Amino acid sequence: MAYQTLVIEDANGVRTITLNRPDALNAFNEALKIELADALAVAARDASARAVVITGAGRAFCAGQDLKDRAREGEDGAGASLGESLRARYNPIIRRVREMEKPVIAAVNGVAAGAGCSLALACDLRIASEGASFIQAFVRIGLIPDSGATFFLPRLAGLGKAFELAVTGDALQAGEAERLGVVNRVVPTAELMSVTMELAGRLAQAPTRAIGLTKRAMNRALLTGLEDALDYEASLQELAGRTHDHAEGVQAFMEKRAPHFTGD
Ligand code: T3D
Repeated sequence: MAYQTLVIEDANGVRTITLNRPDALNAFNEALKIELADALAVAARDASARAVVITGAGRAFCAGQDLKDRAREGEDGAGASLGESLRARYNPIIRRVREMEKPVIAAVNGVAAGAGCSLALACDLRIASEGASFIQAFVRIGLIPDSGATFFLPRLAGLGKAFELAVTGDALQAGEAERLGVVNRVVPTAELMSVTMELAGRLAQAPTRAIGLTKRAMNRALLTGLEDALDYEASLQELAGRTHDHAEGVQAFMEKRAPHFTGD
């Protein structure tokens, strides 16, 4: 598949996948979702890719679902089924990250919001630049955390902090994320890719099979409920996506104003 929204690079056994819609902060439009799922499947199959890095072009890692697409669909009167969107597009991406028996590192170069945050949380390791932040942006538009966020965030940050981040939508800055154990390391922005590539290169030269089996064992030890969680998120997001508050949240984002939520 020829990619329009990704840049793929290979060096020393490391496959780097760069989300490449910088003008939209690498938000997930339809093409990006399809292409990322494909690129992950290809990386999983390709024996020459022994470690995978996911990062974003420009100043953001990924701003989650493209809300301009959602607003357009709303105007057309064909509001999307968010449950279907998660089952068909987002959940397969998260599943592929977890099932790939090689290390996947998120090089978080800026803001990671909504499903962009979920993607980073699903990776095996997170290296963040000093200016990076993690935002459970869902609540800002009347939605619930999805794409595995209800599963990974409590496991990484603890239930209390995860709930706070999910219901406030406040940004978790890189330094605090490191203190909580949500990211493995924070580095100066200029050093993000060199530090990430050094680690990824080291892992790519390590015994890939043993690392893959370690990932499989840890998935089994701690992540066995992932499939249920992804499916349950999709069911609940279908409900949240039909609320007036969600429509208002998307409208407010488009109009660059604060939303007025009514609870309906
Ligand atoms: O729908 C389904 O299928 C269900 C699945 C949902 C999964 C989700 O991800 S839901 C959550 C969706 N994402 C968000 O709600 C985040 C929206 N973005 C923001 O809140 C802010 O942009 C950020 C906090 C991420 C960054 O803020 P800031 O001030 O640094 O940048 P900005 O000025 O808001 O954005 C810069 C541009 O990127 C701007 O475009 P413009 O005005 O210059 O033409 C902005 O509209 C665009 N942009 C940012 N995020 C998105 C986006 N465009 C489309 N979709 C976005 N998500």
